[in-house]
Amino acid sequence: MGLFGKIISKLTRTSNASAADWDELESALLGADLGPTLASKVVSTARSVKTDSAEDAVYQALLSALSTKSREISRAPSGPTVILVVGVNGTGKTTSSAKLAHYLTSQDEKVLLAAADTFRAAAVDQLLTWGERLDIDVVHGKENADPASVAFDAAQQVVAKEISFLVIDTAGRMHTKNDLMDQLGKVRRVIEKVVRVAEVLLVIDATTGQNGLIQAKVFAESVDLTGIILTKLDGSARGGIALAIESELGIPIKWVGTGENAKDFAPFDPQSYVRSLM
Ligand SMILES: Nc1nc2c(ncn2[C@@H]2O[C@H](COP(=O)(O)OP(=O)(O)O)[C@@H](O)[C@H]2O)c(=O)[nH]1
Ligand SMILES: [Mg+2]
Repeated sequence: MGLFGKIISKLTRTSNASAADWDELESALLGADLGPTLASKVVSTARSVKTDSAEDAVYQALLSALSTKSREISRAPSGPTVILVVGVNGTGKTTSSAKLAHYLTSQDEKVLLAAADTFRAAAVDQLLTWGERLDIDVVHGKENADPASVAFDAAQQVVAKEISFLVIDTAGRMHTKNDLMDQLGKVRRVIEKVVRVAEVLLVIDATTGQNGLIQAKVFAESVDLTGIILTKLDGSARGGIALAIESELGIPIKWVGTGENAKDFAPFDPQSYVRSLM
């Protein structure tokens, strides 16, 4: 992050930025993963903002590219809130499911985790290890169990035990995109025989840059996404992908992951995000 700090500090010093300065800013925005459409939109918005400070204009232009939708967790009006965590393998689904469960328990909520990525034993073990470490129960089946049956079992448990949240980790790698989407659809239908799914959160690895935007588009076409968890913002991520996703798809980023530990997880804050990007 902070890739375009240099041009920003230059703009700060000049109350009247030149065309070349704005071009330089546009290149810097491209370098930060905003993508060409958004980079040019931000520059033209910034140029039209009526303020003496170019820095302030850029800040406002970046902020206005972010979604205005609520970033609060959509809680079920009554009964348990079920959260489905989806995404491509390696993006951080299992880690984020555990972190989210931990975040909720730290707010004094009762939470159950479900290991519905049943294709690899390692994936189930990984969530079980998190569960032990965080002292959160994890519902799981045998290796290769039907993911929908694990999810169904977990849904029945949260209803019966009056647990307020169920966080379900799902598989990311299937033979084809259609298989994956069919399976997610089935998991959802089966859960909804018991309780409504309140959130479908897509996990995006910020270090994958524009590729993350492509993944988000593919998922958004097939699944009703309610929010995004943007992971690995601590790494080499240039971070602008958050803006690209929100401005193009209008899906709010609700959480960010900033490391491998349970505490490295927080609600997405647009203002501090834009400030750190700058
Ligand atoms: N640095 C960093 N690593 C992360 C973050 N989230 C997940 N990881 C790491 O990314 C790798 C893949 O995560 P995992 O949860 O297994 O991904 P999954 O395949 O989508 O379930 C693991 O090594 C995680 O520790 C994050 O926010 N920051
Ligand atoms: Mg996983």
